[in-house]
Amino acid sequence: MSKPFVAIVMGSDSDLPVMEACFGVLRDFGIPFEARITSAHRTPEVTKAFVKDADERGCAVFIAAAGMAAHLAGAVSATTVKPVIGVPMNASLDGLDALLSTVQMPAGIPVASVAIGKAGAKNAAYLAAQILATADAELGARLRDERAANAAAIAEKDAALQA
Ligand code: RP5
Repeated sequence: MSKPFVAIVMGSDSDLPVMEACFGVLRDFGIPFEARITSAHRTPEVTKAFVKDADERGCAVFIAAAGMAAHLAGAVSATTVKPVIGVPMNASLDGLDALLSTVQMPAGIPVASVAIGKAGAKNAAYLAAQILATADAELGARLRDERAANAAAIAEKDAALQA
């Protein structure tokens, strides 16, 4: 059986520099992923066909990043019952338009929205990893190890401040 993968869609290549942060976290954890530039508005048929195909090929989690009237994550969620994580991009209005467009989904078609921008892009990858870890104990252990390392790094900085 092939390893479950994460499918990432972005509304524009202008989202790519921020979404590289998401790719980096997934690579660090050795999680396979596919990334596509496809838009809910500009290429709706391509978006739908990709989501259906990825779903059938074993995609476990979808990540959708978009800015402005950010309907991409919602359009993905309308096409699959796999978990969908939305990443609002700051393309206008400080990203608040994208945040609201991503998070304000009608009941029954959920999108798990993360923060605007790079922190959200990273957290989308961590959240996808945590979802995959529900069926992958080794991945779960690596997520816990990273949290312990982060806590140790903060404790070290605090100790240096107190010295
Ligand atoms: C959205 O519109 C994209 O996700 C992007 O964040 C924003 C602007 O797109 P471009 O005009 O830069 O292609 O669909």
